Amino acid sequence: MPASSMFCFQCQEASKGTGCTLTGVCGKDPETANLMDLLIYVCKGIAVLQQPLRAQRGAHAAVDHFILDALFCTITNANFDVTSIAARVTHGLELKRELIAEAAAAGIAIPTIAEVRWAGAPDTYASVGKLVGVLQAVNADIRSLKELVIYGLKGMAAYAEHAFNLGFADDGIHAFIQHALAETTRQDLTADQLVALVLETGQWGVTTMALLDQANTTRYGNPEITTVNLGTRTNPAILISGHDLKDMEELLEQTAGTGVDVYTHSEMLPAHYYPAFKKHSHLAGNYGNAWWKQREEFESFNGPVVFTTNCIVPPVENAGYKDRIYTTGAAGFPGFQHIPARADGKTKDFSQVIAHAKRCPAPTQLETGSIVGGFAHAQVLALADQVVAAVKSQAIRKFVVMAGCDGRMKSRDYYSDFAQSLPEDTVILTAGCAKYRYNKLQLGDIGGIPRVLDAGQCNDSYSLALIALKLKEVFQLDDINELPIVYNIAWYEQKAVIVLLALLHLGVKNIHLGPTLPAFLSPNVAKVLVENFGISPISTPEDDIAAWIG
Ligand code: SF4
Ligand code: SF3
Repeated sequence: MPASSMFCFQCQEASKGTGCTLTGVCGKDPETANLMDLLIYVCKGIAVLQQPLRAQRGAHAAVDHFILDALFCTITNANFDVTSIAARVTHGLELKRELIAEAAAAGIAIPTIAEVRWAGAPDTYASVGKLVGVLQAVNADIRSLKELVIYGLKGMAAYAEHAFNLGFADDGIHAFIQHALAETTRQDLTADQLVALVLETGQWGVTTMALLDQANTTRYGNPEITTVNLGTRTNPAILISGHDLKDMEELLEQTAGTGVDVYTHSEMLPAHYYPAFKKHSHLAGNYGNAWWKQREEFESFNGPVVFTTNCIVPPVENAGYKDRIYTTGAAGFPGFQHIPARADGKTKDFSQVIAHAKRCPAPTQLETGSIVGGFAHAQVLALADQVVAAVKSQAIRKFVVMAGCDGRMKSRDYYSDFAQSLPEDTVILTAGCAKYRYNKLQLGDIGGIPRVLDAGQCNDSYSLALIALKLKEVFQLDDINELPIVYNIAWYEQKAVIVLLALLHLGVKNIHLGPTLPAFLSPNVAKVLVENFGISPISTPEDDIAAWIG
């Protein structure tokens, strides 16, 4: 491959803080990166065609679902399987042909832009993919704003897909995603118009997270305070990672009574907090940490692992666990076995994984003890009197929202040090895999309220926003920013982008974002975020605590 084989700057690990150009720091190879760019390009063409068609005949279920899946599979660490990405491009081109025919039959003029017209053969995918990525937009600010929208849409699509899998959909979300994708093809949009589109993306981010919250709590009950075991039992077991609770439900049901236990990994930990899952006695505990320690943890787990979404770390060549990894949904990796989608209203079939588990020894214990979580909105609001009294008596001086992602870079030690150094009259509100930086520290409690309140997965940041809005109401404040809450958000991938945009839409200001600001923010766009929303980077735990907490 020549000097610059690809260009991607969508995550916090973008090479040199500017972008991956030879291969992804995440392990994504240039061919996969370029095909993902091509897939987004095809989605844009479909979205443009959909605009007049939607206005005329309403939604098109196959298009809605194709776009969700396509955006989702391009998020960081979800899918490294170039064959499955190429198959999605081919499927997208078929859909596009159908829409062109439909538009022609309806007397709609077919737009002449290349996103609509391109219909290359598979042997051209790699070369075309290289030409249609983010560097197509020459102006750095326009590029930055368009990508901010696209990355927000990717996170939104992931959450909408989880809700969809549980039978919850909102046509407004699909319509907005397609509208926003179509807007990014326009050459005439000004920076101000794109800023407005970024903010609207945050608005739909709130709607999407609310929908997923409704889906999760309707299906599985409201999360409640739960003690999760960190040790292991003696049965063979399956480890399930990622965010999809429908997969969790079906795996638990199919493993019941088989003698195979189920452990959660990384972002699946919050499954323990739901009443519908807690009732399964073979849901044995949580194994390991955030995503990036998986190479060691999967080796010692001994049994099969199911990835329902990101974050996959490519295994080293001689990894002993490679043949024990299964992916499903938007996740994929060459050589891993893939569990097919649900067909005709049937459940997914995990029998192959269960049979695999039975051939494996029980997990090797990595740690003992337990952690406590389940502080999503309903549970915290049930404790509202206690929390409000603690704030009024100044037993709690500040809440610190430390939601978001974890990552493997040394700079993330900041978050452990920050949590450890916080004054004892502060409470951490968390969601997402960022929590693994401090959820096993013994930070104690304040009058029975634990100092780390875990609401759940990254999408459950929505819960944290609801809690803040409730506190605003109780304390009769005009502005959410008058609350004694500090926001110290850790980001890594595109779900954190939609969480951030959602918080901005809810009026939250002065968010501290780390460990580094996104590479895709041009200096001017970063300036807009600083001036209008007070977004700022982090420095050292000592200086930040002194400045923010006092
Ligand atoms: Fe680089 Fe992140 Fe893109 Fe991977 S997802 S190629 S690490 S910027
Ligand atoms: Fe973590 Fe990948 Fe973002 Fe859902 S599992 S938060 S990084």
